[in-house]
This record gives sequence, structure tokens and C-alpha cells, in this order.
Amino acid sequence: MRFLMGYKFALSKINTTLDILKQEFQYIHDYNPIENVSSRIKSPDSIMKKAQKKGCDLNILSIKDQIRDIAGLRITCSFESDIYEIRDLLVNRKDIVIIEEKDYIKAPKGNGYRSLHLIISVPIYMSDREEHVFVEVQIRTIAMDFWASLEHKIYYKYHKEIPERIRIELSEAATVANQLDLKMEALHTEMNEIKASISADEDLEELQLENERFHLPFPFLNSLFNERLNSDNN
Ligand code: 0O2
Repeated sequence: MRFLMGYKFALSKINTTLDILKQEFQYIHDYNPIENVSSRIKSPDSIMKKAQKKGCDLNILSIKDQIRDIAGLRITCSFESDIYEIRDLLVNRKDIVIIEEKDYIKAPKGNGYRSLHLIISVPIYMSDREEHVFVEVQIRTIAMDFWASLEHKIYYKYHKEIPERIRIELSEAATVANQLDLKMEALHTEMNEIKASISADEDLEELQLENERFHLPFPFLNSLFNERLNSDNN
């Protein structure tokens, strides 16, 4: 249990880190690249199965070193560019070390699976020692996640032997999901360009109210303040 506790602490540490990044990003860029974060710790049963499958010695030290997805965290975002934004935010943190990166977006798997995988090492501080534990981070868009969740269910439903027809349909669905990602990314870029040109043209002022930022034309803000001043004077 103490062994697994380390993974639990590592996950809460990254969850807190992501929460801070999310809020800070929202504040600075008025945009949040993280839609959802979920995490899980492998059950002792699956850890043992994976260790046996990998031919890993069945002792705590070898398992800790060789089974690097005991703690897993999945981040979903809206756009493909967000994936690399989040990756860079993690890479730039001094308390996180990137051990391995697998980019199944630039090089999708044969079945159509797309996602960015990172194995990171996170320091955790126990009462009597400091430990470094591995966490697998999967970053993907909502469309990639939708596809992967269904494929995962089908894979286990057919006991890892997916019939040819369903395999082809899944591959087609992966292509459609990819097209959706490309279209959404293009719309997102266009929207950002429009937003940037509007604020440049209109000389908008920023008003911050309870952690939300509003961009309003100066004459409008000025009239609000004058109205308030007049009512205070009366
Ligand atoms: P689960 O139940 O999600 O935990 P490894 O065996 O992890 O050392 P591997 O298999 O090369 O090495 O790792 P990789 O490629 O980084 O994949 C690890 C995880 O990515 C998998 O964990 C899945 O969660 C996900 N994944 C990889 N390929 C696919 C795929 O084709 N379809 C789907 N749906 N998910 C995939 P587990 O342990 O296999 O499963």
C-alpha cells in the first residue's frame, strides 16, 4: 500500500500543477487549453499481469523501474495545437523530468490510434525520504479520445481479436476524427486572427471582474465611470 501511495501523491501533485497552469493560462491568454484531466492507478492485479508479460522480476524495485504506467493521467483538449502547448508547459517545469515521449500524432499507430504519450518522473516527499516516481501522461484531443475509448472497448469485447470489417470501420472512423481535428484547428486559428484584429482595431480596454476579463471599448467604460461618479456626487 505504501508503494502505491507514492503514485497517488505523484498524481495529486501533477493534478495541482495542471490546475495552476490552467488558471494562469486563462489569466494570461484568456484561454484554457485543458478541457479535462482524469487519472488512475493500476490495480495490483494488472501491475502483476504486466510485469509477468514484460518478463520483469517480481520485486518492488524492478516493478517500480520497469512498469512506468502504474500511475496514468489523461489530458483532453479541444485542439491539436493545445496538445503541444500542454507538453511544452510540462517540459518547462523544473520539478518534472521527461523520460520518454511517444508521438502517435505525428506517427499514428496502424489501427489509427493518435495521442501524445509522455513518461515523466515526479519527485514526491514522504515523511522520511524523497522518491521519484514515473507517471504516464496521455495528451489527446476530444476526437482522439472518443475514438480511443471506443476502440479500447471493442478491443476487449473481442478479446483483442477485432473482426476485419470492424477493424476497417475503426480505421475509417480514425480518419474522420482526424479530419474533424484539422477542421476545428483551422476554425480556431481563424477565430483567433479575427479576435486579434478586432482588439487592435477597436482599441479595447481590459476590465477585470472576479477573475474574468472583459474587453470593452474605452468610451463605453468611460461613460460607466462618469455615470457612477455623477450618482456618487448626487
Ligand atoms: P490501459 O488499460 O489503458 O492501461 P508499455 O507496455 O506501456 O510499456 P507500450 O504498450 O508500447 O509500452 O506503451 P504505449 O504505446 O505508450 O501505450 C500505452 C497506453 O496507451 C495503453 O495502455 C493505452 O492506454 C494507450 N494505447 C496505446 N495504443 C493504443 C491503441 O491502439 N488503442 C487504444 N485505445 N489505446 C492505446 P495499456 O496498458 O495498453 O492499457
